[in-house]
Amino acid sequence: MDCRITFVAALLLIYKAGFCGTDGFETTVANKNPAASKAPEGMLWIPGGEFSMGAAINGGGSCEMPMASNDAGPVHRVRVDGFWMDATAVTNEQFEKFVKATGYVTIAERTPTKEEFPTAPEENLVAGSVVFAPTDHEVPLDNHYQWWNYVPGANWRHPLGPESNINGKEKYPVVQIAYPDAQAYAKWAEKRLPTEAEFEFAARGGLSGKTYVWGNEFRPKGKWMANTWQGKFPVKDEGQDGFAGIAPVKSFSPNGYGLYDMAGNVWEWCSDWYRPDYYRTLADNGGVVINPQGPDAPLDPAEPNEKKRVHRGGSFLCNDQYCSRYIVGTRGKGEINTGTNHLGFRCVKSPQQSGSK
Ligand SMILES: [Ca+2]
Ligand SMILES: [Cu+2]
Repeated sequence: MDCRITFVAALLLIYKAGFCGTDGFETTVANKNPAASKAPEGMLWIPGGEFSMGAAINGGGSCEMPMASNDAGPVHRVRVDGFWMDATAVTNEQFEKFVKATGYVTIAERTPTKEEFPTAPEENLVAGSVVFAPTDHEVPLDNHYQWWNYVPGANWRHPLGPESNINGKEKYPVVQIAYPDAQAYAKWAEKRLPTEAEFEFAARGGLSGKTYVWGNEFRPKGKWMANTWQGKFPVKDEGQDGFAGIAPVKSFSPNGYGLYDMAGNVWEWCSDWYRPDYYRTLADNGGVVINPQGPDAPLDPAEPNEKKRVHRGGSFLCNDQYCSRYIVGTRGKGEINTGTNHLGFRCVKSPQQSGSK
């Protein structure tokens, strides 16, 4: 073999290793039009444009997602219009303002009914929410009920249960938020929740097909770029990134659009219904998908009776042993009336949406 060819082959190998999971990605082409008006407070202009959406999975090394279905593929071409987006997840302080103004009571604070949760045991029909609890020994990672518990009295003011509180945590993302709670806040704020495509376009920060929202290296120059989990999951979060558990917003560097925590810290609600085959359907139809809104109805074959919407971004619990959902383009999902202590949200706003609160 010609040594030049060997050299090129070696280069290709290096390329492959450095850009794992970029199969099918093409260049992001952001719109050139600037924002029509001044940014609403706390929001940033995301220009929109055309990009390759999704994640190439079942790769090797850090691209491996052991618990993933292949719901994040195939990578397909999408175009979204420009919009405003909250620079951070909605904080406890912001959510409290909304509750004070409206008297809103979140789902976790209401006593659930048999109609809403037909599969729940009777003793669970008390107000509360789902809380992560580390296990006291290593467990096989095939059953998440080992580390998730329904805790009576858990809600946004008491994220880990009645004994916990949010005193001094004004700048932390609000959690224990069900989808209708997030929607109610958005409506009050004269905003809305992002579509999954808007979330991903924004998360990519103008980059094309990178593994993470900041680039292809998990820790560039050793720097932690997102709040994730270190240590044996789900036994002990070593917190080497500075935070065991949730972190205040803006604790890590923003992405290319100035958005904070678009990976890690807390999962965030998107407005799309969840179906694992949605990207396959779009890709099979071909062409560029314009402003996708998600499938018409939800279906998670793993739990077909639950209505789920998309979660994006991953959380402080994400790690390479289990889910690696801080990889941009990967997807999460959740039953719409269920909050957890690693799930929050942020809002977006279209230029044509009225009001500027
Ligand atoms: Ca952490
Ligand atoms: Cu995760």
